[in-house]
Amino acid sequence: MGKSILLVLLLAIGLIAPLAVIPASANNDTIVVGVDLAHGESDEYLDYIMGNITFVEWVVINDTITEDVLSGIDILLVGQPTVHFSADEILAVVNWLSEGNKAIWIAADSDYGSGKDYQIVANTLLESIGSKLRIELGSIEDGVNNAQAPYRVLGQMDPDNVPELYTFLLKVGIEKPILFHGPSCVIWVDDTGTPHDPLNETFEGLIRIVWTFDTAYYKENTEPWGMLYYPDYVGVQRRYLFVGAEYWSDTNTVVVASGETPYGGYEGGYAWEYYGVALDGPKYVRNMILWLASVVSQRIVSTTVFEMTDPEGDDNGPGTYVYPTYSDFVEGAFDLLKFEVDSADGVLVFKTQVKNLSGNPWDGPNGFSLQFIQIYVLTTRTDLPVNHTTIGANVEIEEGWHFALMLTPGWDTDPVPVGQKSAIYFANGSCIVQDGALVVTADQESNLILAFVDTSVLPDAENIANWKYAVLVLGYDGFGPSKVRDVFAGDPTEWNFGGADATAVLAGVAPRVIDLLAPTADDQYEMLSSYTTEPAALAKVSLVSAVAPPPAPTVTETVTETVTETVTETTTETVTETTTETTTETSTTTVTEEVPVTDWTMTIVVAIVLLIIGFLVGWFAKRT
Ligand SMILES: [Ca+2]
Ligand SMILES: [Ca+2]
Ligand SMILES: [Ca+2]
Repeated sequence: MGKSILLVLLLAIGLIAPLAVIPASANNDTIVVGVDLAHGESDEYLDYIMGNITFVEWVVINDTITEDVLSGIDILLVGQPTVHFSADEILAVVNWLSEGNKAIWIAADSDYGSGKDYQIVANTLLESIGSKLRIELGSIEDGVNNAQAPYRVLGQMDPDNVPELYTFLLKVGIEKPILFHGPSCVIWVDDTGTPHDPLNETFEGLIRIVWTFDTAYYKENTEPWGMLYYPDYVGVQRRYLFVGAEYWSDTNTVVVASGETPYGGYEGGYAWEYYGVALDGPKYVRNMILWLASVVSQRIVSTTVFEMTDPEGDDNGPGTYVYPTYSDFVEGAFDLLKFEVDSADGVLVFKTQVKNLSGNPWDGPNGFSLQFIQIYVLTTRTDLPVNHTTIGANVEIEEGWHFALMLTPGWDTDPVPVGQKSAIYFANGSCIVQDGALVVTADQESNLILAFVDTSVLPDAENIANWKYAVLVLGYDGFGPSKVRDVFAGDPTEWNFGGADATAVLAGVAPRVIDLLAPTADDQYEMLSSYTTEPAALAKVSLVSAVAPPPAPTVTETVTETVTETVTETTTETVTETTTETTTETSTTTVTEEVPVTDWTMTIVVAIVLLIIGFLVGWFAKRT
């Protein structure tokens, strides 16, 4: 049955109305990003962006924006519009935003040439939707940090830290600058229209994301003159804001404004190289989309590639360890409950959950204080060096590892064990300190220590389903051996674990591992007791690998509707959507998380409708 026939029938029997009240989205639905090309934007780099960022679905908008067009879209990108939005289009955007769980990114240009008009288009849209953000009506140049010309300005990712809004995602893997080609900058206005400088004035909900270097300066090309920086800041070298966001907590909405565009423009922000300057444009755009998608869906958008639970109450090492007695060491602080690895287009998320993260009593910069998580990973590569040692855990990794994550509270500047920062170690001893390829944070509410790693620095990311892990929970101690809280024989002290085997302590082989990822507590106790004292040899820890998938089958859903259909026929979409479901039952733990499952409510409604139609047809047939 064709869509239109069904729609007519539904309309005819007055059953279309109940369909509209069925909730359209849940947290796990795929996030849809709409890209506006209907207001004179260029599509440069759009193929790369849509092809490489696959944790969201993409919809290109080529026609007038209406509420129907926006229906089903979660994030709207408006990259340097050159044509004004009509009043009806603005109303459609306003109504769409008011639904909540939405994000819009409005990008502009410098005031060079016709750019001055694009600035007005962007500001009109920002003002109309109720944003405080504005594009300043001038240009930013930089005589030092540029791609061979002052107007090809380089920017720096340096987001404000708002952990509950996932801002740590913005930094993952970014170490090189980002190109802002012929840009302006972002300022904000208060309710009276007075402009303010985001460098030193903020407002509730403002999130500053990308900045210029401090060698940038403000410049005027054309009237109208700048609202804030003209004339006082013309030629003044300092940091200006390139990308800023405004968060509306009442509707969970994000508005982003940027002085240049991620796609299109003369040269989009996605660029990975320009005039010989290496850039992190692809990671910048990926991270922005990952961040926006995560905020609107209120979870870190990713796919689980490995997960394993650990028994509760086995936070006693080889079975005998006791926590230090100082009051900060609360029950469950070192009890590993779950370890999970998620993936999102080049970003890996390592989630270590303990029973009670116990706050951040000593203000660790990474959001936790007590724990030292060590994750040793053996990939499928056979040509790489393999290391069996650990950093201060006093055990050996039996099969060895290719790289390891050392997750610490994060004081100082140098990587552990010399300094205190978190780091990725490779088997040959080289390491990468945190805040580039590795970002570490904590989610106190969920008792999670989170590590984000950009796969560009890791070997064998394509075979992640077959990686093996050892996950060790230790106590962190800035004064302990290799920054690990030590374990004593006999009673615990205020600051040290107790209950270790005295002979093992004497022989120097007592493991400093409080909990270890293992199927059962006995497996753990056996491994952590496998040391010998004569001759002295460390306990051997074996790796865990992908376990059998949960009972529910892995479902891959292919949505076969085209973009146009999604946009124009949303009312009937759920009824007639054609899907291909592939059921696979393999030993891999790859689980597609963001699968829209069959909506049985809808199926039942449709069945009832068809039943009624059948009766009606039968009844009419009988009468004639
Ligand atoms: Ca101007
Ligand atoms: Ca445990
Ligand atoms: Ca365990």
